[in-house]
Amino acid sequence: MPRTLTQKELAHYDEHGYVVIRDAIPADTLGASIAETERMVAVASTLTEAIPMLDLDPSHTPEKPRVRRIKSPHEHSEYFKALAADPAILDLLDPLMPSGIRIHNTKVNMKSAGIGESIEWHQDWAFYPHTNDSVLAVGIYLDDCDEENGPMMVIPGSHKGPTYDHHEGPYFCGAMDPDKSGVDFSKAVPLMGPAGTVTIHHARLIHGSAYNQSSRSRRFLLYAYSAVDAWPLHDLKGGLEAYDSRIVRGKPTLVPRMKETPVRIPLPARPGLIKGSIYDNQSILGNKYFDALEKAPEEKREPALA
Ligand SMILES: O=C(O)CCC(=O)C(=O)O
Repeated sequence: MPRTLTQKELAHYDEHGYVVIRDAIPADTLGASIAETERMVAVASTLTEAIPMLDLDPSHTPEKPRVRRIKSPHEHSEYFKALAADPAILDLLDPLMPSGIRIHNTKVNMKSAGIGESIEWHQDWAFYPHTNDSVLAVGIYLDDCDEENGPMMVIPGSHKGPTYDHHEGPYFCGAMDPDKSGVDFSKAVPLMGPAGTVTIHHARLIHGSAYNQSSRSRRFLLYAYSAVDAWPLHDLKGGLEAYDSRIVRGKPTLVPRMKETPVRIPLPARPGLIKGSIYDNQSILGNKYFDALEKAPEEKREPALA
């Protein structure tokens, strides 16, 4: 049965900016999500270049397919569109977004065995500031996730702090310089659990993840939502009709709720940027935190479909 967040979970989210839930996703939903993910990435073995649905690792070939991300799965799959509106997810969010819930973006980050790329420290809020910060992301691990296969790590409490610079030179790069930020990354907490574990993190929370150094994949479905009355400051993504078509609970409003929050505008974009690829965006960051960890040697890498 779908459930909402308990008082304890709400208090944890409020204080730390995230919560981890183990009992929200039924086993058949998990199984169907894995099957749909596998169906969608199977096309990669016919591709020599990326398509709007799939972000490919630079080492991808049709013989050794390496998908980094399924982009906007809710736009390419009726299954993932329906899941984005499933009460198993939305009932959890009700107390956090009483004005209504709108999809902001969706993705499946495929951190494949032995190659899955790191994601540098960042705040989602730096990518999409809104008129108020009732903006968050729900993650569902599609594989068991432990310290070895690149769990998402978070800096507890950072959702109450500043919005950091995510630029390299003149361009927005979607990543923080770990030294210039002054953040104590030794405080990072890995969010882990068996397949089906759900994470909810606040858009202002600092988070990132290391390379997958294991022989197991770490696939992570992410649905980012905004409150219906939180209006994006810089990109409506497709005009009012498309914007309102992404409401999954509640009614449209033309009256944004305003809250004073620290914001920065994620512009200008680097010329030639691959749209929807955080990996490409972050590639220009000069001082990478996770580069200190070594990638697995080529011969140990598995095809990224695994
Ligand atoms: O997949 C991860 O570990 C982090 C996901 C994330 O931060 C993102 O895709 O924006």
